[in-house]
Amino acid sequence: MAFNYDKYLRTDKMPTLWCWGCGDGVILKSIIRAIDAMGWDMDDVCLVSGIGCSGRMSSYVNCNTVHTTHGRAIAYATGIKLANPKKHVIVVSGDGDTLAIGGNHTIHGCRRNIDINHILVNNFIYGLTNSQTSPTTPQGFWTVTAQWGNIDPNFDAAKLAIAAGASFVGRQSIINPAQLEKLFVEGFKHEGYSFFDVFSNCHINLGRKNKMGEAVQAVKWVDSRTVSKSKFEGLSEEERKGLYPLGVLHKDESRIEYCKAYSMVQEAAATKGKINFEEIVK
Ligand SMILES: Cc1ncc(C[n+]2csc(CCOP(=O)(O)OP(=O)(O)O)c2C)c(N)n1
Repeated sequence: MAFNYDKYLRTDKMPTLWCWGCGDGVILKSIIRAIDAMGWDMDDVCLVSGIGCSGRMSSYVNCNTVHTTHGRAIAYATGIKLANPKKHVIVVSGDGDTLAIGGNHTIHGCRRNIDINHILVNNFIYGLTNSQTSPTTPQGFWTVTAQWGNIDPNFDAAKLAIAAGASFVGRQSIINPAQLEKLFVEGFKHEGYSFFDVFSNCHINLGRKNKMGEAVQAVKWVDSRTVSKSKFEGLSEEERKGLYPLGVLHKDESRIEYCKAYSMVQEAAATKGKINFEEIVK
């Protein structure tokens, strides 16, 4: 039987505002399919987004949604999750939103290991505002804020999330929608901070301005930067340059989830008791 997308979409908001050929549509589809695979009731899901093209995601998914301020999606999501630990919280945020203005919130969300599913829509540029350099824009690329080419080194967002303490970190590309859905399902099942670095294309504000051609060429360019984790592991340091591994990159089930730790604070405060730190310090 054909998948019923309409069940999960605000069909009255269609068509989307995204450019034709944008990877955001693929990510929307994979999120919906992963929610369906989890068997989650849409009343129990809250999708929080920042500002940007990717921030539009919250307009289209028919669950509880909050379209927040630029770089602050994790702060909102943290409050929502702490107040409603049983709800499933998904954050969708761009590379500017997650790594530049919101970088601080990202690292502290990872550090706390709160059960949030953070989907980074990594299109390597500020899309909505027409091509400013983001922390993942490749060096040498033209942007409106680097008109002689970008000299800034890039973040590897997945490495950053691992170093900051996220307990599930994976990467996929919009070229593999089925694998993307699978990665989301695995991360959604994980209790703790799940960070997904999703490589996507912006053929208009990155591609066209860097003379890449049409959407298909931009997608091929995204694909050319990735390899499977197993293949990556077999490459030399030299061969790895400019390549990013796909798959589950990190999973640690030993750490306590933040809402659980916080419930111990509530319990201790209510009973004038003490927190058992042996359950928290791992
Ligand atoms: C506080 C604040 N600063 C700047 C802006 C302008 N602004 C809106 S979206 C955006 C960048 C979006 O880029 P990214 O997060 O990479 O998302 P994309 O549009 O590529 O999905 C900026 C700078 C804003 N809305 N609020």
